[in-house]
Amino acid sequence: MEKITSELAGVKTAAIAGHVRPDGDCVGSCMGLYLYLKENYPEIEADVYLEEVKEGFSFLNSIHEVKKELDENKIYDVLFILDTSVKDRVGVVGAALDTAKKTICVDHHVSNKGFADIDLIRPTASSASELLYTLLEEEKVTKSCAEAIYTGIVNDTGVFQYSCTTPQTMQIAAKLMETGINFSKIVDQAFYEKTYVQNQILGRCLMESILVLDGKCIIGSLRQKDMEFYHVTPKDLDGIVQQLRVTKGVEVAIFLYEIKSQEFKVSLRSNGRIDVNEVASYFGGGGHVLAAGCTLCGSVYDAMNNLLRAIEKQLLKDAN
Ligand SMILES: [Mn+2]
Repeated sequence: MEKITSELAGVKTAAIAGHVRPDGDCVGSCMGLYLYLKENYPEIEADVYLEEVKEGFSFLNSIHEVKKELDENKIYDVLFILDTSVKDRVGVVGAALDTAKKTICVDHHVSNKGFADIDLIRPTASSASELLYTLLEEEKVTKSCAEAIYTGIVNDTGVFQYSCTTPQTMQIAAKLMETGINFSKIVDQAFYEKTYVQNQILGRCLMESILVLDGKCIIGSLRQKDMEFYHVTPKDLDGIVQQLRVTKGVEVAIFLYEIKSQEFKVSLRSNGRIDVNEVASYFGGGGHVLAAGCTLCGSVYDAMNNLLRAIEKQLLKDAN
């Protein structure tokens, strides 16, 4: 399949969905494809499904049309799953995976082994949004579609800074710019802007972070009671691990927060020496070489110790 168009023949109904706790790339790619279909294929009845979308993306066109619950009686001709590496992470439309006549997965996670009828997995793409763009017909990408795709790319590349950014990423960004998008506003709203409490919780986490493994690893953690104190939810914690990562001398940053008593969601970021996908995969998670995540049970100290052991093993292997 070269372009998505070739899969649209005869399609009357289409569903678009991403992963649980949608991030900017997930929202951007889903909305990008939704707007593309809506604006170019009015004969197709398209639905976009996403869990709660963070406030920063409210500027995206048609975002209020996002559905949160699957209409289980509806059998879709095609279901697009974007930015999602495993079946288990398919959010609200999980059930439609079995009922849709055709499923197409568009993803860039190296850990994705494929779970759809058609799997378009390209780990060299910076983002699912970038990969999606290559599957669209350029002249059909309108300004509002471009805004969504740009939002996705900006988020997964850390505003064109992470190593996943390639010349192709920049070429696509340039083409998106040509549609007249307000790229400054997108970068601010979709990436840098924080609410007051988001800044407060970031500050708290940095203040209490600890340096271990000879200063090569930094750990930040939040307990449920901290989150309750600041009235924050998991979506307010985006960006904390990136801030930890830029600490001078650090090879790997760990950020964990308690999702329920004695259960922690872990985000890992590497500056190059450590393959955090390997670490996360060992604990049943996954992601990319430089950015990955997993979930761990036990006390916060158990979680830290287990992670540090896996990281230290790599550091030692690396030193020999
Ligand atoms: Mn992504």
